[in-house]
Amino acid sequence: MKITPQHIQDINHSYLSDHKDGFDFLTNSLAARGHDIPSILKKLGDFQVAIPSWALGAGGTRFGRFGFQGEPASLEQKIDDVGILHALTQTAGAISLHIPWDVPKDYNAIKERAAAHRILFDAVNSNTFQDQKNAKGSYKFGSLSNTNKSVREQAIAHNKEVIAIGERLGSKSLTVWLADGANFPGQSNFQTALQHTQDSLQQIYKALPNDWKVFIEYKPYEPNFYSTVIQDWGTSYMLATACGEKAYTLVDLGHHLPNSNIEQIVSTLMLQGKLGGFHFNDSKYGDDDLTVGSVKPYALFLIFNALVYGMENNPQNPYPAWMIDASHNIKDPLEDLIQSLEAIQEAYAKALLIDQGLLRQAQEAHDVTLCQELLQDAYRTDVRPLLRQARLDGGGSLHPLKAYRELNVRRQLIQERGADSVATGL
Ligand SMILES: [Mn+2]
Repeated sequence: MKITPQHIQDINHSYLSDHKDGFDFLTNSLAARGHDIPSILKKLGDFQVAIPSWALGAGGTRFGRFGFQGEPASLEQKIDDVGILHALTQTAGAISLHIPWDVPKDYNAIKERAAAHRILFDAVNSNTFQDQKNAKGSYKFGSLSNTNKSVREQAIAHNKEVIAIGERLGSKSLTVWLADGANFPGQSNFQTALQHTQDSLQQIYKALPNDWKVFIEYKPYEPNFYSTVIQDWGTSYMLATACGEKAYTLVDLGHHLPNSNIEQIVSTLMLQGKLGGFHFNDSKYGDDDLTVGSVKPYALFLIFNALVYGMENNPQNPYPAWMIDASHNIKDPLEDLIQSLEAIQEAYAKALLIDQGLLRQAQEAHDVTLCQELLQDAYRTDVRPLLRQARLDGGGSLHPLKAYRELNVRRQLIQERGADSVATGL
């Protein structure tokens, strides 16, 4: 199914007058305080978040998986689903593929399909956390860090193959996330594992085209529960630095121990010019991969404050690659992703409202109360009319979730794909 501009216009029609009242009220008050509304709308319109191919179907836990009907069963259908999200939200202009789950059969057909939805190919993701069919070596005891050289070589070769596939699609980056680590004390020599990982990453780096980047993701635990080889941002930063200027750290919000100050990590990496990629999700305890903004929206806003500051003040840092890395266990994945995209845009818009000049003055005057007021004044502003206007300007929906339901998207997908269609994913 494809959502047409006419579908969207028809549904927007009934909400237009309400929207106009809300938008005028908000923007009059913001403009009176010196905010540049067209510039904010442009930034919101330009902010595009990649959707990972594995988030379009039901996720699951190690206890089980409850499927959704009408899941995308092929790469073509995954691209169509991102097309639906992008048509409604105008925020999901890219897809992030996972190899080997998404190896195209017909590259031209896949590229044409993505172009028809105005979808770009974002970072390609390698997979050395599962054994592949007919593979000689096993990743049970690690991939790039494995003590067995032939397993490391197999994992390096896989990453090179992922780069080659990405090149044919027009991707410009590779994301490496390793499950490598140890489940028990004494199982692994930390120094040897790290050294092997660095050597392996350097070999992958050599295969990286000049206009590509490699993002090194970190995670403190899971699936290994005693240690992870790339456990934190410092380890990732060190490995990226050892590889070279095209290597960057990737921050995934769920890949931190509870109460980590992620906004400070973001600030440090951007100051060093090493924040390359960013994965959005939310969590209560660990890598819960819940809907963005569903549990800790204020923390997300504070992270966006650091991101906005970095984007405006750190020319040494490239524009980060944004992606949602979530898992949908009980909600319709497309509805969940619409909610995540809204939460991301909302936090971004609020961060754009922080008066950075006044904040700097208050910081220098040690006026702690005013510092907090300036942040919370922005946070407490209902920015949703700005988001709606940005979507409207791009041809999107004023209310993506309502439109998704009014258009009976899931029912149509079930009719097209069948009730028992299953997506590959996490
Ligand atoms: Mn991630």
